Amino acid sequence: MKSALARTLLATWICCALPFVSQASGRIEPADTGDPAPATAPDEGPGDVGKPAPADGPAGMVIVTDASLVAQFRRLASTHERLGLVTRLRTLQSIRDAYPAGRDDAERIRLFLKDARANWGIEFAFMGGDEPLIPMRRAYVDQLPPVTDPVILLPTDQYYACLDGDWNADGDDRWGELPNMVTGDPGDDADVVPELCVGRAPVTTRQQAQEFVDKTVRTLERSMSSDPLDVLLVAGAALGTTFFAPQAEAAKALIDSATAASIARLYRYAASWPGAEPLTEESLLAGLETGPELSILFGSGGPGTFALEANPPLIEVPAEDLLGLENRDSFGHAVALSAYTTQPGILSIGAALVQARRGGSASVLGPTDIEFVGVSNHYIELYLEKGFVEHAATVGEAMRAVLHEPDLVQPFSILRLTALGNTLLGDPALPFPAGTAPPAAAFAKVSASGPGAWLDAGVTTALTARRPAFSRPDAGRDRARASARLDRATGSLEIAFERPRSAGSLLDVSVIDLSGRRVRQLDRATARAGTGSVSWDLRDADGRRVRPGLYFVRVATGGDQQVVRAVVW
Ligand SMILES: [Ca+2]
Ligand SMILES: [Ca+2]
Ligand SMILES: [Ca+2]
Repeated sequence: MKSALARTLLATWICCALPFVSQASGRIEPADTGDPAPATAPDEGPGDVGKPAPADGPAGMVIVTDASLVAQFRRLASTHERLGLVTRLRTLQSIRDAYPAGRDDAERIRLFLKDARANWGIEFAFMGGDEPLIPMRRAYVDQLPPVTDPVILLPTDQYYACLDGDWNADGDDRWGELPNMVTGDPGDDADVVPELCVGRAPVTTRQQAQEFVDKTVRTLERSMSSDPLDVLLVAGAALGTTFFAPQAEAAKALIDSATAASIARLYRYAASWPGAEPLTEESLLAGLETGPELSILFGSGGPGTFALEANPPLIEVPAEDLLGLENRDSFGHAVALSAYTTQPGILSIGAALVQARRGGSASVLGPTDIEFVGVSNHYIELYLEKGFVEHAATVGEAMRAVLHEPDLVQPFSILRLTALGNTLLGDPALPFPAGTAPPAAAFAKVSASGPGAWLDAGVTTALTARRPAFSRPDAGRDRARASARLDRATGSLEIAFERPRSAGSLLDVSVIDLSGRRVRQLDRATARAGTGSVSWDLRDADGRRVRPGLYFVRVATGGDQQVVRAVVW
């Protein structure tokens, strides 16, 4: 039996030999940010019992947790609620009661999520607990290249994100199988294109849950910074060369083109890369200790380790060493290519960063098992594009958008390892750390994708009226519509909107900043069908001109919303 690290190394090698050709990604519309109700009208909602029903009213997120952690996660739900995202909490215990026909607990949770999507309209699902409290599905991945074990039981939370189809259609004991021409196994009908944005808290005790919720709440409440985005890029070595540095350099180029960023680079064999500093355990910990808003770790790894040097003699950083980070003021997001970053049920690298009491990261995206470097690097490229170029508002939406890229959802096992294995540890509704778009880049990017953009002296406003990216069960009903234009005479943004026929629901037109905080409420009334308009003078609730940056003007009526993006400088 090969060691886990050896498996990673071998996979690394085969991807060198067979480089994955990345394709230019098509532009897609970002997804809705959820179905927030006005922040001033807290959701009463149903209790922790029964199945979701339309009469409960809409919700944007559900938290599924264990009865032992309810008090901690209820606090997180209240914070989201206060910031405008209606969030409901269910325990696995009540889901078991409501869905006795499920074949196991994971299927019961998925049945609940399907109902919550259909009847409440949720966009986000958050698993409030690691295994063994909240199970993760194992996908049966076979037909792998001979360098790996022939079959991998891949831990995947995408089972909870992809709600179509039957993940065990042939009724055996293997979930998410592809058809196998050799054995004649018909396979299952596993949907791998997500409807939901799913994250997971890597916690099992009340103490861990309390610390996790504290960190997440601080991150959600953090106000937007106008400073350059602090980024840490890490590139380990393999096969006796820098190996991962070109991928880190590509990430640097993308971030630099999209925002004002202060980027620290730690590379093995740094001398070959001007401006990069040598990567050692000490420099890695010191780099993380500065509290980067975004850390990207390229390198090999094993369960609970990150390898700085993956060829003998191995140099590995154990997850335990990350628990002691003390970058108290950091609420960053980390992305890792390294294998086993988010393996459930152990202290993985990702779990350690999220669990670190006085530092680390608020959220980590990475794989649960072995990785093929070329494919996973493509995943990271796409993920960064979704956030920096296409302005996905949250980490969960950026991740969901990646999995709508056709070249990642092909029915091949090495692609599925990456598409299904990448897992978000942390709250999926945390803002994507995209910094502030510089004027030139923002104008070019947004005007290329949106229906209109205007440039005026000192104020540029660009917008895209967002529509739901994915089909929903209620797609046929009327939806709110919004559009905007800049009034050149007054320098104000004029927002015109059409309210759906669901008369009687509350109308809320608000300006939201990147951190999810409401900057200004422009209109609030009991909505009746028809058209309306409101103007925004680019000032906050205290009458001050807003800082330069990206803002969202949200027109919400009941469970429906449209968002207009405005870049102000
Ligand atoms: Ca099966
Ligand atoms: Ca089968
Ligand atoms: Ca789907």
